[in-house]
Amino acid sequence: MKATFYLLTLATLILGFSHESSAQQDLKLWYKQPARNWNEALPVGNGRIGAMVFGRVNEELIQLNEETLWSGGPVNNNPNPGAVKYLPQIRKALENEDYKLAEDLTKKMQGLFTESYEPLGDLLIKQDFKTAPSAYRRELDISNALSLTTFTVDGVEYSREIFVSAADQVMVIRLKSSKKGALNFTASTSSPLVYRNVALANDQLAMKGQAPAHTDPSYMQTMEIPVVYNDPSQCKGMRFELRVKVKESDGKVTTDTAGVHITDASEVVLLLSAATSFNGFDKCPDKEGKDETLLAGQYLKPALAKNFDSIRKDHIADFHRFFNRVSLVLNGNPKTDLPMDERLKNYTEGAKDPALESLYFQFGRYLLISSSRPGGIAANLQGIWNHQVRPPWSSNFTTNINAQMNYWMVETANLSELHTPLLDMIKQMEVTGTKTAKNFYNANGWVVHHNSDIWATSNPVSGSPSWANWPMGGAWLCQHLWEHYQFTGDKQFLSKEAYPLMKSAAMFCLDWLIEDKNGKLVTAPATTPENIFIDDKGYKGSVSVATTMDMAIIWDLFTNLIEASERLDTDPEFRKLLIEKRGKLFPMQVGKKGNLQEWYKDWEEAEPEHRHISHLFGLFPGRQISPLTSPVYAQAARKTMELRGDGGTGWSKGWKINIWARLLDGNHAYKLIREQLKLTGVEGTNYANGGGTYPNLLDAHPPFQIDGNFGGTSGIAEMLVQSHDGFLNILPAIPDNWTSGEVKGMKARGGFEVDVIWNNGKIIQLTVRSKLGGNCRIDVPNAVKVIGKTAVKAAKSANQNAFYKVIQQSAAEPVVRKNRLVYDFATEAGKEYIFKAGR
Ligand code: FUC
Repeated sequence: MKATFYLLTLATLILGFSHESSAQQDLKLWYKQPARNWNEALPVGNGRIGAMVFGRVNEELIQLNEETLWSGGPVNNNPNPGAVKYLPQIRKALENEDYKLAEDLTKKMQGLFTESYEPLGDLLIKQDFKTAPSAYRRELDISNALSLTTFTVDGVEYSREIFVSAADQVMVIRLKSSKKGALNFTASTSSPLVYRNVALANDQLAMKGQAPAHTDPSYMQTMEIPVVYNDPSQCKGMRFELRVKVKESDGKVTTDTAGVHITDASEVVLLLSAATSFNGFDKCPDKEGKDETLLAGQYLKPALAKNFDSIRKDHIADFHRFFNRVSLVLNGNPKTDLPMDERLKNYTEGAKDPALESLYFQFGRYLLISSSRPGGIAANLQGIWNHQVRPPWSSNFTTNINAQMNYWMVETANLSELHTPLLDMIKQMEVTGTKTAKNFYNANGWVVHHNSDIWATSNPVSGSPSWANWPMGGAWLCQHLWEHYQFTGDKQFLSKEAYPLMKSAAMFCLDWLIEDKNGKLVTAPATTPENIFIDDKGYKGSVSVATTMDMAIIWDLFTNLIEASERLDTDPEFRKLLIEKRGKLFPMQVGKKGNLQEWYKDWEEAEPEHRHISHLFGLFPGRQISPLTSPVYAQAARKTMELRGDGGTGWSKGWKINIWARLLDGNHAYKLIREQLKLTGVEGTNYANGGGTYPNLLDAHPPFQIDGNFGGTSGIAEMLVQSHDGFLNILPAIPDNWTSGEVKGMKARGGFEVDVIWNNGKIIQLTVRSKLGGNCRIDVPNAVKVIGKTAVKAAKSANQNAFYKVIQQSAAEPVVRKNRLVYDFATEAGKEYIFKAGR
């Protein structure tokens, strides 16, 4: 009797985690009216092709992108041949504390801007309804990656379902009417780039076009004409082709250059395929480009051979492969009948909506699955969704925070394979970055500054050194190589791919570091993105020595390499060198306000609430600082956060959620989630009082920038489970507002997967699945005991978990906190361990 009860309880608990749980399924953004602007349109994508669906009735607008469509061509790796001669002069000026001279000279070590991510064009579906629609609804179902618009006109029901299939590499649009012959429309294509339409057959239209040879960033104008198509000195711009093909129609179909015309139909399926001539970062996309016409045709073939239902089924199955790994329920995810814009408005005014918070978490995962697929290009500042020829900051890869933030959650939120586009980009950057290191600094290794693009630009761009001359982008990106290994345990990847790239980035750092008069290793010139100091004489500048972020990134890279060389049992000499150099790095300092200093001197900052919190790199995404292993610095970091305040741009707030979670302050992290989710419609750029969320749930810098979404998802992940300090910190930062919850499928370093059910901050049930085996330490808020017939025994002391041991090289024995308990247990690869509250 007792045993049966026990089994039943267990079964219920396990079933309670099921992905089919109804609360988890309510993952729709829906609206009662069409999008009035881009920030109300809904994003769909398959990693490569992206679309914003407006849901308009008479003129449905679907704005299109293809991830490889960028302006420009391969980079000029030596845009400023004289640059290197200024380095000794800058260092001399810095030795003399002449920061103005150092700043002026640093400007002479700059080069070209990156190119821009370009829009592909628009698809317009025009049907002239004479009467106004009723029963209008448009939605995005993020649990199935489907967009649906439905309405009724003159008693006829219309529906338009849209999705972009990764399985079949096409966009699919199914239009239906409840009455025979009621579908009468024209689907036409246009582009803000140079293009022409060609009718390929009576049921197929092609739009052929070309991207600019160069596009200036929106904030700069280096040429009189900012968008250049034909510059004889450059490789011509990338070609592209979009196809619209009628797959099924029960009406009449004709096609001319004005579009595909459908009459007298009741069900039509359109396929869209797109391709560009992009052939790699080092090939001219024109002369050495791929045959985009051939590709656009080929991409159509698999879907043409299948029926609509199986294309749709395969699309959903492919999407679920990633999406269904994680579920999150907060306070039971109470249902609401409100459309998303009204929910956001209520939330902004203070309403509680835990289901919105869990949906926001999942929306970040949805966006990454839709914008970053293996073999493709990394998600840029706007993922893959951009409608402007000169988008904000070129919609490029900004590597002084934004590009990395896009991928903070890729491992924790169980999407590890989607990390590959970023990891592949690092390999390309190593190629260009090696030349930049030589040409600009006569240094070994490779370097990337704060901006990059599909061409793997690595040089410093032109402008204020506070952003342009920061050479730590490559070293920071290397953290992603190490993290990918930490979560997957993939030693092959570590030895063949990650280690050589990390080592070469460290070679640059070793050359870049110089000794100060006290024998400490410093960087010079050094900036801290993108803040300005006020020195003792009142001078406002950005160029100095050994900024905290520089030193923290180098510490991180050296530490990761030291541990990597141990794991691989390789390179002992180099490891020794790194250990020695790491010991001499200029240390972090606590300033007079009790804060963590941003500069090597305790200077005032020109903007005390600056959006960047670069000097907190060591706390997050780094691990040099932790309240559990370095409480003094953690306290200083906390003070810094208090001084910086809770404002900032979208991504800044996203970063702050993560930081407060790492400071184990769930309530403050939650406050920032509420900040992040404030409804905004603000257009244009606003640095100071920015942040917020558009009606379509995309993040507002403003303008739209996707890193805030990804940063928000990462922050919520860090509130649920952390594993930076050599053990699994379960429920480290749960706010009072999340009284109960269930999360399933979170990933932790060491190859562990974690499910937790909690109530009032205490674990009811915890499941740890071990992918790699080895011992595991859990830090939990209440006593738990293992259930089930597993060979687990709780132990008091830390034992030889391979994972645990490695982390311990750099971390002190974790502080055992009041009201927390620590357990160690041995795990076997492939086994799962279930704990319940109790002793
Ligand atoms: C950095 C930030 C800006 C913006 C841009 C893309 O320069 O300081 O706020 O996010 O990147």
